[in-house]
Amino acid sequence: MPDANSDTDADAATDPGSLRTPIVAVLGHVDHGKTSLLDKVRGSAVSEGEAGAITQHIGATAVPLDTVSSMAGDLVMADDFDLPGLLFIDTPGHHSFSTLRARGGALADIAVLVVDVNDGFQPQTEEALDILQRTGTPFVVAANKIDTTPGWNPQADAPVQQTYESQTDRARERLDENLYEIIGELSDAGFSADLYWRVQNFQGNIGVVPVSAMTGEGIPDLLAVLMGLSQRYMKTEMEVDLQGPGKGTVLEVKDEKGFGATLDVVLYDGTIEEGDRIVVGGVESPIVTEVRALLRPKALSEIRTEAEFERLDSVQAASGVKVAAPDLDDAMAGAPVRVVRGRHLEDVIAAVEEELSEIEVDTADEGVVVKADTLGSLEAMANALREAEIPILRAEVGDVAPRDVAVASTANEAEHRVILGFNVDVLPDAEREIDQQDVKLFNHDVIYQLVEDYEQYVEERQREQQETVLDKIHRPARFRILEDHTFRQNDPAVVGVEILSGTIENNRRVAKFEDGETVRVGELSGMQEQGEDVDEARAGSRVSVAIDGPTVGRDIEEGDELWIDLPEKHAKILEQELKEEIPADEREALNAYLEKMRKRDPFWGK
Ligand SMILES: Nc1nc2c(ncn2[C@@H]2O[C@H](COP(=O)(O)OP(=O)(O)OP(=O)(O)O)[C@@H](O)[C@H]2O)c(=O)[nH]1
Ligand SMILES: [Mg+2]
Repeated sequence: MPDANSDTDADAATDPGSLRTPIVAVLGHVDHGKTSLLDKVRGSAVSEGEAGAITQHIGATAVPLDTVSSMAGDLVMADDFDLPGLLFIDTPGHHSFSTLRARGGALADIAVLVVDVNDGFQPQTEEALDILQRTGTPFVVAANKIDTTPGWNPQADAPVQQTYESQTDRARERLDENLYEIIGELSDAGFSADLYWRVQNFQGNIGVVPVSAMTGEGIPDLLAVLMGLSQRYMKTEMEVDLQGPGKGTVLEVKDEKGFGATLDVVLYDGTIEEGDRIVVGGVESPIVTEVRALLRPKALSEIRTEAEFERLDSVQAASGVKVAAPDLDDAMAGAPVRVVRGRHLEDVIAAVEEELSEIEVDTADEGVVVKADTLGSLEAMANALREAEIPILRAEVGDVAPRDVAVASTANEAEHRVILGFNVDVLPDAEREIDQQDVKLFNHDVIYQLVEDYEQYVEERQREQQETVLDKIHRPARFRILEDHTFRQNDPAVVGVEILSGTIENNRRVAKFEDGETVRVGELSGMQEQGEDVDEARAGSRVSVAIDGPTVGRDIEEGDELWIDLPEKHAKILEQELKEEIPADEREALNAYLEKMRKRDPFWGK
């Protein structure tokens, strides 16, 4: 091990050999215990006298192999491993941080999904599973808070088997119930899972490790499983040139007093040194700049000193580090960072551009415009929209600008004249354009809310459209002339009718069927229900109607069955698009009418 107090990278990531530290993302629902789990790992390391070896990185915690081994006891023998340790990235569980979770998941070699044994699966547990499935990241489930099992007899820092044996049957049963619930939920989500000691093949099966971040029970097992998984399945991926030019991902862009805009970077390959020329993905184009300082938070014991950070000359993968450099204002979270050292600048810029283009989103010829604050959130948005089958015309990082409004306004369909903004501002010019161009803007800092708002908007629009279509369309009706109800024979004929099914409306043409042929009778020119003029009448009512055209006794008779004469196009729309919207009796009238028409022409209204 290197000297922990040396000026250079003072953590586990250096050697042995040239294998880098696997990056472990810790994901899970809010309050399920992700941070506590890492605190426990850090805390135990302190009590094991390994404080100097644990480094608090930017957004990450490095645990060297020796420390893993001493915490895991018999479960991890340092000699069996040649990976240098584990680098944990904590992520927040709050629903609005889907970006950080997506980025952590994408960056990680392997992940821990933390699930509260009492709470089971929750929305962000599912979301994390989606991310892991999509990125193909292997993971284990830490079933946390086993110490809250009623009647639990805690065995501080003990391996699972040992603490399990110290419990009463009743406590063990209760825990088992909760664990099987979680295994069931994993299986519902499409993952075959079991308690980790029963898992033979970790490639096809998810291991569940019961733990307590409070008492440290099961932590040895969790570390052992993570080490074992990494060693077994990740070793070749960990063989990188640690001396080579560094490669990393921007986790966040943050303003830091005295430094201006800085990058919180997770370095997954090579080294980065003070003075290195680097290329970073920017909003408009790649940024070329020079590292002014590499910073890392001071150890907890030193935090009271004036400077919050300590400076490093050089950092080796895998590490979390803050990079201070000029011109970083336009850098994007989620973007790649590459050290140029010894390569042609153009090649490195091209590599960064290519990596950025891979993140770019599949777009369609018709669709909505998407703007997001970071690449990671753009990706997450694109995935959410793909799942909801909402097409995207253009997707970009940045605030909503007039250009976006112009693009959105060209959409053919109104439901695509829409901008979906995730965590972005709207430039004042754009605001004005939105009003003028009849473009709709949705802006939210929760992805699923944004998708939901949009879906609701589309639904409402469709309903309104159907209503206006329904307004214009002629409705079907079957009605009958009542006996002894001829009030006038012609010009117009006025008769009493009973509506058998459907809706009759004024000014509609009337037809009847004779020997299977439709015969035009005339046109409704007035209706009265109980002495009052009405425009329409529904099934079941009796009304008197004036019909222009026929003469009672010659063209129509009392007792005749009459129909509203439906235009073919209307019949087609009614049958194909509005069948669910119209009342059952109207549907009945429509079906009967179609049946009669199709006796003569089977393709009528199709
Ligand atoms: N009894 C018990 N309490 C726990 C355990 N792990 C975490 N807690 C408690 O659960 C609460 C939430 O823990 P955190 O570690 O902050 O949870 P988190 O997953 O990091 O939460 P977010 O970062 O907000 O998503 C705290 O009050 C912890 O003390 C455990 O194993 N046992
Ligand atoms: Mg936390």
